[in-house]
Amino acid sequence: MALNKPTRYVLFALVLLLAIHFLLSATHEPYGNATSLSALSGVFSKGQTGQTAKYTDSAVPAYPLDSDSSPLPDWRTGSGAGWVGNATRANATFVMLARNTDVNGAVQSIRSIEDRFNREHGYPYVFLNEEEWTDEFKKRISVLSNAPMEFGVIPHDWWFQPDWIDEDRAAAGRKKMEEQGIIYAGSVSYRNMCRFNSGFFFKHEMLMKYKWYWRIEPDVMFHCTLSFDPFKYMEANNKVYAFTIALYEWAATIPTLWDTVKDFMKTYPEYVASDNAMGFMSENGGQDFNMCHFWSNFEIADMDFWRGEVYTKFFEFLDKTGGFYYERWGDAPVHSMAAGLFLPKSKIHFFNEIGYEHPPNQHCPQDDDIWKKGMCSCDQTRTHGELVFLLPLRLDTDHPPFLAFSDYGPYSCQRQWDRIFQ
Ligand SMILES: Nc1nc2c(ncn2[C@@H]2O[C@H](COP(=O)(O)OP(=O)(O)O)[C@@H](O)[C@H]2O)c(=O)[nH]1
Ligand SMILES: *[C@@H]1O[C@H](CO)[C@@H](O)[C@H](O)[C@H]1NC(C)=O
Ligand SMILES: *[C@@H]1O[C@H](CO)[C@@H](O)[C@H](O)[C@H]1NC(C)=O
Ligand SMILES: *[C@@H]1O[C@H](CO)[C@@H](O)[C@H](O)[C@H]1NC(C)=O
Ligand SMILES: [Mg+2]
Repeated sequence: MALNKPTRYVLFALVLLLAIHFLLSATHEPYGNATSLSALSGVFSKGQTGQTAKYTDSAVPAYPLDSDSSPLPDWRTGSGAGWVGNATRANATFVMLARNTDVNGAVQSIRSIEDRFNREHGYPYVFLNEEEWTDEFKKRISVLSNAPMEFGVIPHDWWFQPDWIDEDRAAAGRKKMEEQGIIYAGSVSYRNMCRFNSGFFFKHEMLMKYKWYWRIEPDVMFHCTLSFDPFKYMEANNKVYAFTIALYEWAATIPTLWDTVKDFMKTYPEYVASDNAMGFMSENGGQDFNMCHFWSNFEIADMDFWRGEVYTKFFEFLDKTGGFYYERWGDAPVHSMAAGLFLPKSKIHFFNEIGYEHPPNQHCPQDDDIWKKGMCSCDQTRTHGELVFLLPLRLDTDHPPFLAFSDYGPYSCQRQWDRIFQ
C-alpha cells in the first residue's frame, strides 16, 4: 500500500509518540500512573461521582467574611473582615525589587499574596528600584491593599557596577558566557541585581526598621491559603532562613564561587556552624559544590543575619574578587551557601505549606491533607506531569534547571535537603 507523504509523516509521528509513551510507562512509574487508563477514566468521571462531598469537612472559608459587603481589613483602623490586629504581627515586611515596566506582573503577585495570606494580616510592603518609581506604578500597586506601602530608590553605589571592576575582563566574561548559551549571560543589569540582592537590599533605609522579610517578585503565584503566619512561625521556632524550592545552579555562572567560599572558610573557620547543611550542598564533604541551592526568588528570612558580622565579612570577601561581574554569581547560591554553612541546619526551614510558583518552577504540597486544607490551586501531579518527555535532556547536574518541575522532579534538590535530616 502506497501512502502519500503527509500521511506517512503523521503515522511516523504517532508511532514515535506511542513508543516514547510505552518506554516511559515501563521505566518511569509516576508517568505510567499519570497517563494510565484508570487515571484517565478518573479524570473523565469526576463530574458524575459527586466527589465534592469529600472536600467539605476540610474546606474552611478562605476568609471569615461576615457578609458580602464586608470591607477589606484595614490595618490602620483595625476593622473589616479578617482583621487580626497589630499585636499578632511580627516585625516584618514584604520586599519586591522591580522595574516600572514590571507593573502588571507586580500587580498579579500582590493580588496573589493578598488573597492567600496578607489580606488577613496587613504586613507592609517595600518596593525597590534603581530608578524613580512612576506615578502609574505607585497608583496601580497601592490600590491593591490597605497595608502600608513604601516605594524606595536604591542608592547608586549599591546597584551599578563599581569603578574598580575591570570592564574589559567583565566584558570578556559576558562574551564567553554568551557563547555557552547561558541565560542573562550578556546582561550587566542582571549582575547588578544579583549583587544588590546579595549584599545590599537589607541595608536600605526602608528595610532597616524590620527584622524579617518575605521576598516577592513580579509574576509569581501563591497557590495555597495560609492558615498560619510564616513570620510568626520563624520567630517561634528560632528559624533564620526559609525556602520553598531547592534546585541546581548552572555551573558555568559560578566557576570560582565555591573555591572562594572555601578560602573564606579557611580564613574564618570560627564562622562555620558545626551542624551546618554542607550535606545538602556537597557530595564529598565540602570538596565540591553539587550546585544545590535555595531558589531565592522566594525567601523568608531574618535580615539581621545578613546584617551581622559573619555575612558582612562573607559578602565583602566575595565581592572584592569581582565574581559578581567577571562571572555571574547569583544571589541564590550566595545566600544559600551562607545559610548552609554559617547556620546550624535546624535554623533553615522548608515551608511545605506555601504553594509557590515562579514559572516554570513550582512547589505544590504533595501531602493531600495540606493541599486540601490550603485550598491549593496548583496541580500536584505536575511533579510527574507533562514535561516528563524532556527528562532525557537532563544529562547531569550541571544542566540548567529551566524546565518545569516540582519537589522531586529531575531538577529539584529536595532529595538532598531531605537526606541531611535522615
Ligand atoms: N529595578 C530592577 N529590578 C530588576 C532588574 N532586573 C531584575 N530585577 C528584579 O529582580 C528580581 C529577579 O529578576 P528576574 O528577572 O525575575 O530574574 P530571574 O527570576 O532569575 O529570571 C525580580 O524581582 C525583578 O523584578 C533591573 O534591572 N532593575
Ligand atoms: C503508581 O500506582 C501504584 C498502583 O496504584 C501505586 O502503588 C504507586 O504508589 C503509584 N506510584 C506513584 C509514584 O504514584
Ligand atoms: C497598628 O500599627 C499602626 C502602625 O504600625 C499604628 O499606627 C496603629 O495605631 C496600630 N493600631 C493598633 C490598634 O494598635
Ligand atoms: C524590628 O527589627 C529591627 C531590626 O532588628 C529593629 O531595629 C527594630 O527595633 C525592631 N522593631 C521593633 C518594634 O521591635
Ligand atoms: Mg524571577
